[in-house]
Amino acid sequence: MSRILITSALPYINGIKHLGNLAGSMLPADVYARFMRARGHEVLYICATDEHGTPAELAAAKAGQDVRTYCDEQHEVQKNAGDAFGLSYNWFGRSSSPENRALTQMFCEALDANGLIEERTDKMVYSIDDGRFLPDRYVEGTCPHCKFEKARGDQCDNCGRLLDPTDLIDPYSAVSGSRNLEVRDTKHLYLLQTKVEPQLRAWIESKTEWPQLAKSIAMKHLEEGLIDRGITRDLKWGVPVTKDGQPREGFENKVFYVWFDAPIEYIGATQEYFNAQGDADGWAKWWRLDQGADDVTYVEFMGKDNVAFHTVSFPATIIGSGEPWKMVDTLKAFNWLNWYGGKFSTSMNRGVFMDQALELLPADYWRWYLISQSPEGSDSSFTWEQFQGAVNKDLADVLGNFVNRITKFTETKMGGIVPEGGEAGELEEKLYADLSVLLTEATEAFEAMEMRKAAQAVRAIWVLGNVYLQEAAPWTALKTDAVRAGVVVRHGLNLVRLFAALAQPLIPFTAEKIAATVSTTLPLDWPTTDARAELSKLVSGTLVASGEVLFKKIDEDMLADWAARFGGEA
Ligand code: B3M
Ligand code: ZN
Repeated sequence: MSRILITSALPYINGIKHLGNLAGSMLPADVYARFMRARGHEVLYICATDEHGTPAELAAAKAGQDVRTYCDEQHEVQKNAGDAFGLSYNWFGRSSSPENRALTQMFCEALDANGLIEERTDKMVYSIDDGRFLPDRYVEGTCPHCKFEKARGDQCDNCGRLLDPTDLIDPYSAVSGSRNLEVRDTKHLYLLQTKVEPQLRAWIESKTEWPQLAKSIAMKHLEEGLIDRGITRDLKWGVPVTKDGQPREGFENKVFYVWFDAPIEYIGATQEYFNAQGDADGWAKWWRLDQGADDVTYVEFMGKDNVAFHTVSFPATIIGSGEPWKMVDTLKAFNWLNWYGGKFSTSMNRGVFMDQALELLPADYWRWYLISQSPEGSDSSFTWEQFQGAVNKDLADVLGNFVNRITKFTETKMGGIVPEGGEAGELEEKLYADLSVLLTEATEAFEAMEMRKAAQAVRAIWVLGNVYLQEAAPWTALKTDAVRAGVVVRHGLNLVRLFAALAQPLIPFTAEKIAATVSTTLPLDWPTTDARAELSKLVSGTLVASGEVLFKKIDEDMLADWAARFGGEA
């Protein structure tokens, strides 16, 4: 048994997330966490809302709320949406917590003590019409590298480079659109990343086993060369800047940059979790190498736009602190899930958001689709037709139908119990052999966090079950050979149990219902690759009850209705 720390990128506080956000970090992290728990490992899955920064201030202003109240409410909204989707966080924290505040200040002071913080007078964009400095992404303009015209001040969405707002050509305020901008002097703290570059490079280069997308993005940013980065901003909402525990002189009206404190909240949220249990020191065995964290495996999940912050900025903070913090072992990154080839957009009525999705269909329908179409190798696109196919074929026809058919047959023809055993025949021997191969495939894919492959292998096992049942035809055998029929039904019911075990990480709500049909409760251990043993777990006499239909199909009218409401063609 190992200890596995899992984090997914912290969803930003300014409104509920769309299905693309879910598919690109939180959902695969949950699938992996559930898989690892079923494998018997001790998993700590941490997430939180990312609450600081200008977007939160502006969203609160738009909602007519003070920013703290706004964040309180939106945190609950996101927490409830995550729960409804079955995201099995051990803790869903808040980057505005006192724990994160203290840690963030501590990190900066440690960096300062190591000579890695410098006060510099910056030229920052000030919007005269908005009456404020415009940080980062609230200045837009043309990217100096690729000439993309809607680059944000922190990063160009076209070429992916990290930018400074003053790099932009022909900038304008994203708050008001005003071009009435001027550059003013303001003092900021800089983290001297250039000084830790050699250690950072050695660390990244040692990560040979990282999944390819994360590794290539990390290397690209290294090759571009590191720069010293401003880690404070002219804002009110955020973590105050301190020195020796006191407000830092000249920084009374400034706070840390949201991307400085957000990743620290992975640690902060862990402290929140243990504090809530009255175990004030419990967090340290997950994060401090000098307190037992050296045997933790730490895996991060995120969209590709977040990789630079997790492979350069956050590691620079940790390395620069000079303290023995646990750093990420494996970083799994995702491309975009688009909406019909374009971006999700609330304002343009394109795409489904987490709360809306659950008004249409239960969580597992979405979970299955999003994982089986996971944007791993490249960007992928949501389409209603594909969604319909995934639900009607994979879930209803292949999985749902199998479970329903064999359990119904048991109820009506076998007295509603798992029948006595009997000699396995040729078909069963073949089933064991094929199943062992697929179980190995599925397990390896989950281990490697290859979500599409994992879903495919699980689906292939469902198909295998259907093929077996079709060939072994217990309904025919029953007419001439009751013992033989019993053998087949017994195997069919054991497949039901196995399907429940395999479904746990992917479609946990349905897994529970499937298990219940054969009087079994979750959690089930992850299956071994010994198919013969896996298919002989149910004891004779176990009660079988077919229960409700597991999945209802999506018809053309539903599709047309949804396409009209959320965009896309049907
Ligand atoms: N909140 C994602 C974003 O808003 C960002 C992730 C933080 S992870 C520490 O783009
Ligand atoms: Zn660019």
